[in-house]
Amino acid sequence: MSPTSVLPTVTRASSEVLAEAAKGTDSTFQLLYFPLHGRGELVRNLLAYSGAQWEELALDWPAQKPKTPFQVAPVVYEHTASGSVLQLAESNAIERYLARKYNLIGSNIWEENLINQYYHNAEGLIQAFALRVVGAAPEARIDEANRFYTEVLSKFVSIHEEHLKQNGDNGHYVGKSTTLADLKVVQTLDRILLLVPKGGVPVPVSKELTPSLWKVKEAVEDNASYASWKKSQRSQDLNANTRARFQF
Ligand SMILES: N[C@@H](CCC(=O)N[C@@H](CS)C(=O)NCC(=O)O)C(=O)O
Repeated sequence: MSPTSVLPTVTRASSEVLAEAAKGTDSTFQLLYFPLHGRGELVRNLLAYSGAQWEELALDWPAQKPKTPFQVAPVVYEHTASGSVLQLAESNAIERYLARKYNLIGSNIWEENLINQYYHNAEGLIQAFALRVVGAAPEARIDEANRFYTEVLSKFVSIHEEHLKQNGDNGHYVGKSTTLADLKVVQTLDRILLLVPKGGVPVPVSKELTPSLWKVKEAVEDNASYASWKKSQRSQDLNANTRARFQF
């Protein structure tokens, strides 16, 4: 069945509905977002990594926009087993909700703090990349990318390699399992590796140059349902669309 563009009718988030959503990992999800990585990709990755059942709603943005909570996407609709529908908005809030639901936010307040720390540090990197490289005029892009790699990215990776070593170089930022921090950093580096201008210097991120970060990437990619999502035609199309949209 092809996906619908009709947004589901949302249920009031009563305590009964929330209690069901909080305990159940058997909800299914619909994501409303554009056919790009953007602010939708980490949501997709979290759903895939968690093995959740999810689909993307077909896009009819002019009709859908006024019905979303803030008139922007992404929006996620969670369908609980008993048929209630919760509406989730704001990418960061959606990511944290899914991370908590699927036990990817640490086992105590300190671990959650560390995860948030790494999350926001990676967010700073992707914002800098968007501003300096993606946003550069086409004729200045190679120079801007080279400057970004040497001035910003090299520093980021060397600091993060050190943090990862302090956690035992076990392929995880916090504790011994994958968390939102790992997924966020992997998604950030994947975006930078996807959008490499032709003719620039090599990106200073690889198995050889950044072995501890690479272990985090491999640990995430080792998850069968995440790996199968990344191999899917939809995921390949999103890569191609993202490159084309920003003329890489
Ligand atoms: N703070 C919001 C920002 C969402 C946002 O700006 N979404 C853009 C796409 S990345 C959008 O919906 N643009 C279409 C529009 O404004 O009509 C979030 O992180 O979810």
